[in-house]
Amino acid sequence: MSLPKAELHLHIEGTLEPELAFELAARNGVALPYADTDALREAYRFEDLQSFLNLYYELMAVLRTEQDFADLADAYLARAAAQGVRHVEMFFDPQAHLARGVGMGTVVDGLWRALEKSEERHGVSTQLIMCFLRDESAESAMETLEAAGPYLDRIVGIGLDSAEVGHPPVKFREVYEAAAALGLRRVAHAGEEGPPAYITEALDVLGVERIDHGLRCMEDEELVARLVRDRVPLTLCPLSNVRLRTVDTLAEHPLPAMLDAGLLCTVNSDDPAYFGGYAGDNFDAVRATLGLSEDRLRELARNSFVASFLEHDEERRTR
Ligand code: ES4
Ligand code: ZN
Repeated sequence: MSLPKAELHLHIEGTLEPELAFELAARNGVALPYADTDALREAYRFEDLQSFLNLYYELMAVLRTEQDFADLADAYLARAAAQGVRHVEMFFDPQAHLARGVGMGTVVDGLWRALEKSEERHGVSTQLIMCFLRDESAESAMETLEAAGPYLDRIVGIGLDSAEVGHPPVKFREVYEAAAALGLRRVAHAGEEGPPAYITEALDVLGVERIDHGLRCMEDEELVARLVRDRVPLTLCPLSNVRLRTVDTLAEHPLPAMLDAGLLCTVNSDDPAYFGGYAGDNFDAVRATLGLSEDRLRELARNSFVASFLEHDEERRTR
């Protein structure tokens, strides 16, 4: 039986399964450089974050219309619901679409078609988090925030993703300040491939409320103490870490040590179509491989709601 849980680290573009990619390619007359879904799946062998991102951005070419985004999100929500997800805070990457001539309205209105029916259809509540690509310029991020102006009533917050190393959080200080002034919640990927100092900087300079991944905090004892004291949630993605070789094997994943240290950990899927599983699959994998107790698994599920932007997180807010 799958535990009720919230998914807090999910890139909607990373839910594009090969079958849907080919269906959308045919619908939109887009040629994919793969013979079939098997050949495409063969390409899902990654060396690191960048090798994954190359394919992730390439396949986005099939997403052209509002209906494409609606179909993508609805397919994800159905799968997530089947694995016990009751609430999702969904990342999307507008710059990757704007660069291909697909407008902000197409993306947000398209996703919204699926999100507005999600509670009724799937029993899953939803929020949208707009991410900036950290390997693009700070000016581009600011322009993207401006382009999102008409849609801000449907966007709960901002995030920061894509290639981490060499693109420290401080690069985005101004856009995070502008987003905070607009009342947007703030999160950022940090400490996935980048150093623990990027986690500290995301907290101090960007004012983020959650750290996406944050795995490498374990290299800095003082940082761990701070994250524990301030109950800063970490949105971990164990299968992603294995596929992108952030950890060598799932058995060596630091999740048990992180829980023992008192960190507020959550388990999420990141890019489930590419990394071998949705939220429930990630829970099943850590249960099977890391030998977590039933109490620990319940703690992880409960943490996902505590760490969410739903309105019942008093436990964390009263710190
Ligand atoms: C991502 Cl796993 C990961 N890391 C950073 N950026 C991303 N965008 C989509 N998946
Ligand atoms: Zn991610």
